[in-house]
Amino acid sequence: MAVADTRETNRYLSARRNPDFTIDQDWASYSRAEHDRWDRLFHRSQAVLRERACDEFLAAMDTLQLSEAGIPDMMKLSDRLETITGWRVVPVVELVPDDVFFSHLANRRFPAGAFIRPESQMDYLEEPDIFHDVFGHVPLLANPVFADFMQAYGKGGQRALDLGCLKNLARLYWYTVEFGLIRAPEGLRIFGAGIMSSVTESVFALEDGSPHRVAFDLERVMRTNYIIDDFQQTYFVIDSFQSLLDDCYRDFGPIYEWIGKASDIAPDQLVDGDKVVNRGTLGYFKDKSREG
Ligand code: HBI
Ligand code: FE
Repeated sequence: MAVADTRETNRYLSARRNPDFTIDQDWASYSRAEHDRWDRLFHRSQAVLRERACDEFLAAMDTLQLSEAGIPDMMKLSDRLETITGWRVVPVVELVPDDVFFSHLANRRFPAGAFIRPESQMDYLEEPDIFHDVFGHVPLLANPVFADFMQAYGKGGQRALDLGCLKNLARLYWYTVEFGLIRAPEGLRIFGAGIMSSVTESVFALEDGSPHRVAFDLERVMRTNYIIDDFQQTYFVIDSFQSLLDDCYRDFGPIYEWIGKASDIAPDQLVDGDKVVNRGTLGYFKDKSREG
């Protein structure tokens, strides 16, 4: 149903795609209702994130002039972002093929969905819309270290495709870029876009007793499965963006080699060697399973 909804309301489905799968955002075509939806999504997320998002994210809101001023024009947003870290935001219709996605990231272009979610999916949708991509992902591209990490991820993705190891690398993206937490002097803070663009998961990921929170470890994350249609059962915590970049600045080939022989780790599992920040009760998931 969710996909059907999006397909009905993603009016860019008929847009002409360039060879690199980018389209014309046609910013003038957004309706007042669509701009208003962005403003409502922005307003309620800002309220929840003020004390929960990492400082680098909050600072970028001002630097990039992201606000309740309607849906951003990606061209103007890119002109601001490019002067800071060389990144641009390019409009796409929906998920693009992996090789195209990695090629964009490797060239400091972030593909962002141009459609905005329908009223019926204000809280959650599976396909990345402009709010998830531009509000959730783009601000941290203004942070020089994270910007370097994202380009390195793109180059790593192209190599992972050649090695047939995309699954492991996708997990790295999932547990950091999408659902990562970071240590801050005041406590844990959010940096993952999947959490950032969800008001309910922003609270759950930081404050609920249910999920495990475990210190980031590259190989451990690359072995860990994830779920895509609910809150995460385990969140991984990095010490800093620099430590994440340093951890990933090595040839993944040998890692893929031994991980291929190791068993996968379930999303709700803790394993020997984990530096557990806190062991969760998994209560949220047990209740849901009772709901059946
Ligand atoms: N395409 N537009 C878009 N956005 C994504 O986040 C995306 C994608 N294509 C592939 C993809 N992500 C993932 O499968 C890779 O990160 C592995
Ligand atoms: Fe995303």
